[in-house]
Amino acid sequence: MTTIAQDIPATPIDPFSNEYLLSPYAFHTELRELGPVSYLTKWDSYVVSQYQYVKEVLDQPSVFCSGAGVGISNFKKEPPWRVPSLVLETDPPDHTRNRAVISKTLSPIVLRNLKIQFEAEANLLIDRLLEKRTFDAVTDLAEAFPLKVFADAIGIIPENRENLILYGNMVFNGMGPKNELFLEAMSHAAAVNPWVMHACQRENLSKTGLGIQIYDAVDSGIFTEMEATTLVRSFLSAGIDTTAHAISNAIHSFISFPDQWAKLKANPLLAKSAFEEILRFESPFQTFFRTTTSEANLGGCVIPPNEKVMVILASGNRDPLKWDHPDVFDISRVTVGHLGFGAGIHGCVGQMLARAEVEMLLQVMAKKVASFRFTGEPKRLLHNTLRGFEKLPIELI
Ligand code: OVM
Repeated sequence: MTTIAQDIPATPIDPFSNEYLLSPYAFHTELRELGPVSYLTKWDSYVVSQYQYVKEVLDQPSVFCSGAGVGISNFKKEPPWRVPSLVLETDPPDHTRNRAVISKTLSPIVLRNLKIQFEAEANLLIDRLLEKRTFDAVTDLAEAFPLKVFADAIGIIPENRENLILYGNMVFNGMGPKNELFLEAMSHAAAVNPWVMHACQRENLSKTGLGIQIYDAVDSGIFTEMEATTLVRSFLSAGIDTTAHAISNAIHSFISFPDQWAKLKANPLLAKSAFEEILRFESPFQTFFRTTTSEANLGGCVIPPNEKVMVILASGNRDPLKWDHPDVFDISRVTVGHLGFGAGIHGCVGQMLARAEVEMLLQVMAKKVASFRFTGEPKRLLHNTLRGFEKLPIELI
């Protein structure tokens, strides 16, 4: 079948303006209504926002590659700010081999044991917070939980773990253009980058965590020591801020939709499906980019080779062609096929770990917390890639 080439509409929408970042969903609707592909005049990038075409992009990694970076910058035109990730910013066949090494550390039995630890830590944390009663849910809950349980699972040194938040901020703000948010995040680089690389080295990882297992691939001749360090870095880049913002978004959504909190309290086992709905409804990782390796056709729109394509997962997650009442937060909805973890060969490799963390945390909260309320205005985070909060002052009741 030949598809007739369609004109690609240009749009002045700026997905890195403060207005957009604070309130993206109306812009997503506008972008979806422009068709399968539109062109961001301000940034010289194409953009895909409908569910079907987001999926089509992610399912064709040889046409829409990751090796030229998954931020707005094209690594073929400007050098990246850090050594590229051996999974995120890599294409097959290297990607396949490297991802398998990470995957191997996350076996079902390992996850089952971790889940037991996550539940115990969730109980300790929620007991402490119930005593404290009023606190900032961003730092004291959403960040504190993965900084403890995820970093413990990887086997990271306990000192100065807050650096992981600053590092994640660099990684994800670093996917945007070189705006204020990018520069502010990068201003911590000199202090944070050496700490991260130090924490990822073989001799500084705990003997029982997941991180050190990556070094088995050095011993069996698959990687150099440096490559293993870079792969361990992927755990730390991807695994903290993403989960932290998901937890913040969960708290905010449950306070904003008390009927859904009541539903969860009535059946704490809904924690599992609640997490999926949070990822659909307020995707922490809103967006990333691909780069065309050849001419690419999406629904008749032809994108030239070597162009950046912005892929808005969060928009696919609210596309009315895919979801009934997409703007309604409903923790018992069927969320199969949501794009909160991406899709295709680069779909989140740590998703089962993230699920284990947040499921346990929400379950414990549903059992122990009667209700909660805001004690001040929640403050949205301005961020090039992630959606979450800067401050969420709350009281547990
Ligand atoms: C990595 C990496 C960094 C950020 C995100 C991510 C969502 C991976 O360094 O591999 O996945």
